Amino acid sequence: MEKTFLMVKPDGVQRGLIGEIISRFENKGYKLVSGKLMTVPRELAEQHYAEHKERPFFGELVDFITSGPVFAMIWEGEDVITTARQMMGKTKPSEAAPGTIRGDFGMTVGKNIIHGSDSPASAEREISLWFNKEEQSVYEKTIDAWVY
Ligand code: RTP
Ligand code: MG
Repeated sequence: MEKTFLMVKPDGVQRGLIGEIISRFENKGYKLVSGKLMTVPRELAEQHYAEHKERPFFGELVDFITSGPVFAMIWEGEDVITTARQMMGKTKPSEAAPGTIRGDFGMTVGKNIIHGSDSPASAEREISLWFNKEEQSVYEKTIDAWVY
């Protein structure tokens, strides 16, 4: 089954949206594999957003992600990488559809509430960057027989 890395960014944590965001993925039918509240070391933030190293907003992005605790998670389920991105909505909240997380709660591109892996390769890279194997739970959810 597919896994993805999702993170409630510092603005989402400060605004009390961790529970709301977890509920959306639980209600959809996905399985939570890992979750932790943590303040992000600068080096980890730089590695996480390495693809944006040359972009003019890179410094601001790293400052923001390290500015307060984030809630890092791994979620599992069929097509979870693509579907989670749809549930998050477009990067710019002004383009994100109502009903998506960024559409419902975000106001600016810099403070857009949530991160999600954008491809299978990113998901694999980000999961191993943020979590070790011991932090990843392997378990059955009996409701899965009614989800799939
Ligand atoms: P994320 O990686 O955080 O899940 O967001 P994303 O895939 O939707 O967007 P991405 O292109 O990967 O950009 C990463 C984050 O950088 C910030 N950004 N700021 N000032 C700007 O023009 C600008 N563009 C992007 C956003 O916070 C975006 O989520
Ligand atoms: Mg991205």
